[in-house]
Amino acid sequence: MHKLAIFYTFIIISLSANAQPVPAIDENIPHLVTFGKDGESAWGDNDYCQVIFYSVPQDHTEPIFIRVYDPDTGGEIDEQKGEWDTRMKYSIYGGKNACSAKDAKNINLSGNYKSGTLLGTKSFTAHPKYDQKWYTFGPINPTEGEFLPDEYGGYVFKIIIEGISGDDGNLYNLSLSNKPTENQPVEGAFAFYYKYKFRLHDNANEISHIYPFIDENVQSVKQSNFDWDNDGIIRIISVAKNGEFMKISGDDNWANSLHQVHPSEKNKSYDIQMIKKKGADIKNNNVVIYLKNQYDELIEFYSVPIGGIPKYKYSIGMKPKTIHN
Ligand SMILES: [Ca+2]
Ligand SMILES: [Ca+2]
Ligand SMILES: [Ca+2]
Ligand SMILES: [Ca+2]
Repeated sequence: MHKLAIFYTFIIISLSANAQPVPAIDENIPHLVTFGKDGESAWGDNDYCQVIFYSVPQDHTEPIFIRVYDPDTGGEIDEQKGEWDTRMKYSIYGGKNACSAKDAKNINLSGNYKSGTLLGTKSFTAHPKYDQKWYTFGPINPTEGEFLPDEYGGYVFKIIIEGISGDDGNLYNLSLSNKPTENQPVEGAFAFYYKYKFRLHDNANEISHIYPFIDENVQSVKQSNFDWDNDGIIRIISVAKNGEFMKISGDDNWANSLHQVHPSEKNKSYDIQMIKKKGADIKNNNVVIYLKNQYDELIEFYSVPIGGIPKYKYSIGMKPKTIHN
């Protein structure tokens, strides 16, 4: 019942269009990033693959479309290294085990993470036809997703984006839509993800966000981030945390820190804010982040903060504490 109760709250707030694009509007992140498999990790991608899930409400009966902005790796937006020689493959999975298989949520891409039924796939190199344009997968029948009504309120689809050759950086955006030619939100649908790779803004005045959900079983959060290039700070805002710092990585390395969960933070979202370093002029900064709970399980980020964007309450606040290890 606990998860269902969350989703009643969630569906109410996600009626807006904000939940459909990835990166989401509330996240204020310009693009997702995936490099070709021969890319250098120092450019900001540790494993050349990204996995994003979408959930479509069980009462939605019309076909859906999954759309990709700038699916090519070339021309504008993307990050060139030598010649444009990168091939990027996008695959959509549904059916049994697409989401529920243990390996589907494994950050190390081990085992059968391509679980479920392959519903569509296409690969792209550099091509003006797809540069700064949308490519549309579908129509897809919502019931082709994996039916997980208790956990996610409906049918779940998995999108795997892999850099199968080359060394350039692919920047792109995803959106779920009711229409093949424009982004028209599917009411009540939302995206979620466990390990997130993206590009920070070049403008140091922009603040990006991610919104993990802290369920009632989470007692502590261990965050890991990669190749942040010491670009400013990452901090947590919640009902009990007024900007608790997360340890930040440098060039081509990981950093992690452990954060205790206060009882008042359970069944709410964290607002993890990424604030760039002023005056440092760090451009093209690609980064990776994920969170785990005390059981070493990944914590979900949602495209819309469940329960709304949290605000610090002075009556609850704990003394800020960061444990580095
Ligand atoms: Ca290249
Ligand atoms: Ca492009
Ligand atoms: Ca691209
Ligand atoms: Ca970086």
